Amino acid sequence: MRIDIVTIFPEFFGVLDVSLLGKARRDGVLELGVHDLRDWTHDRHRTVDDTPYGGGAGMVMKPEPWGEALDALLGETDATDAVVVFPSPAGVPFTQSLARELAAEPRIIFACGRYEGIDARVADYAATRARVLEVSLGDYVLNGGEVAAMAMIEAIGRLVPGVVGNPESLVEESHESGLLEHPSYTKPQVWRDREVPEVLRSGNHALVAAWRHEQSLERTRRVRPDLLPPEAPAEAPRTR
Ligand code: 6GU
Repeated sequence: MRIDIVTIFPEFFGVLDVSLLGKARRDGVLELGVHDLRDWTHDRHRTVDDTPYGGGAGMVMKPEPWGEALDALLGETDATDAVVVFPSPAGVPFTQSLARELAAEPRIIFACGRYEGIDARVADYAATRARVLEVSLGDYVLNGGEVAAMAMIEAIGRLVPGVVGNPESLVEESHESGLLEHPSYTKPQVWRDREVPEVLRSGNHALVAAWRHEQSLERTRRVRPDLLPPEAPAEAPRTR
């Protein structure tokens, strides 16, 4: 998979050199290109923003550098072979299932906006050259798309075959089953008066699995009831 990032802060993405994704990059499993949007400006001040039509606070990113950046990165790419992601608090929610879909793409371009966003014609134009997704991390506001893109790249990247050493470890995680993950323990058996649950030391795999499932359910009910399917009615609806 190849991922390109367009940003006015390429230095944000230095962290992609470390940890699992850094290794995947060095191993050639993941190709990552970070590009400075200002490289596609032509004025002395390398201007990327301007005042909004219609008035209001803040600045809007100008369309011209974005158009040139997308043309340069997409080149002769077939429109069906690339996805352009615009991180935005106004986008569709980023979920594990969207991460899984994106992990199967050959090419993703992250267009990181700052200020009050990017001139709306850019996403419209991008949609003539690629699939376009505006994606949000959640219901809060960040200063720009960079940190959001990084989170998405980590979530997507680790699902690309060969990035995570043991694919088994991807299966039993929060959100993969639709439930939150059960608690985990390691040695020592007693730490600061707290004992590891007995069942985990029983050696009975079926009991362990049942306990973990119950813990997942309990935790999900307590902190994320919205993840559970709607409760079955206590009684079958009466018919007349
Ligand atoms: Cl994707 N971008 C920005 N700027 N803010 C956000 C976000 C994205 N997701 C949540 N807040």
